[in-house]
Amino acid sequence: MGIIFTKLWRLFNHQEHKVIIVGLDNAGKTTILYQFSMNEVVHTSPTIGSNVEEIVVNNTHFLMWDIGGQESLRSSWNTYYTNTEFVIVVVDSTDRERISVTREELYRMLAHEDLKKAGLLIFANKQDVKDCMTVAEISQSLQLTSVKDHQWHIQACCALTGEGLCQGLEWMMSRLRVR
Ligand SMILES: Nc1nc2c(ncn2[C@@H]2O[C@H](COP(=O)(O)OP(=O)(O)OP(=O)(O)O)[C@@H](O)[C@H]2O)c(=O)[nH]1
Ligand SMILES: [Mg+2]
Repeated sequence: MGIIFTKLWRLFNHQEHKVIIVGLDNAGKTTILYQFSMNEVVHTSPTIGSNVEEIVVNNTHFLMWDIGGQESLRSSWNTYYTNTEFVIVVVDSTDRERISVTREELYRMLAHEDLKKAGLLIFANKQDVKDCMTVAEISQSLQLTSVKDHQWHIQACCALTGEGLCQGLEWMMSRLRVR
């Protein structure tokens, strides 16, 4: 009985949770992915297609897909949606001009059948840059309080230093625990 329990426990704990990282080009998605997987800042170039890494936190396995955000690539984001448990939307907090574009992409995504049950984590990235948008400004621009059918959380961060990234992961872990 004990052995079966242990095996089941391991199986359960090694279940992989699929995460997609989306957002406009230059938001910092790839930088965040490699902060998660290598704990360092890598030199990036615009992502064409996607990068994928397995991130293990306290025995919880996340398979994270970082998807290119250029305009021509956004129409294929939906090919990654199947079985996604969390959507991480990365916002460049310095990019006031395009926050409305992020909002449109966000609501298009949330309406997709395959993401009906997905949790939503928004990273307000590049908080190290002076005069960037605050979490409150971004929440308001994205009208997050009107998101009722998905669990969501917004987290300030700086991918260059890693500040705020762990808190985002902790929120995802907390959502898994209440299931
Ligand atoms: N100042 C600052 N720069 C950042 C931060 N995060 C990322 N960057 C820079 O922003 C630029 C774009 O970062 P990427 O991670 O390549 O952006 P991306 O979202 O993957 O872009 P695409 O692949 O084109 O969709 C790079 O020059 C990063 O070094 C941050 O927190 N602060
Ligand atoms: Mg990229």
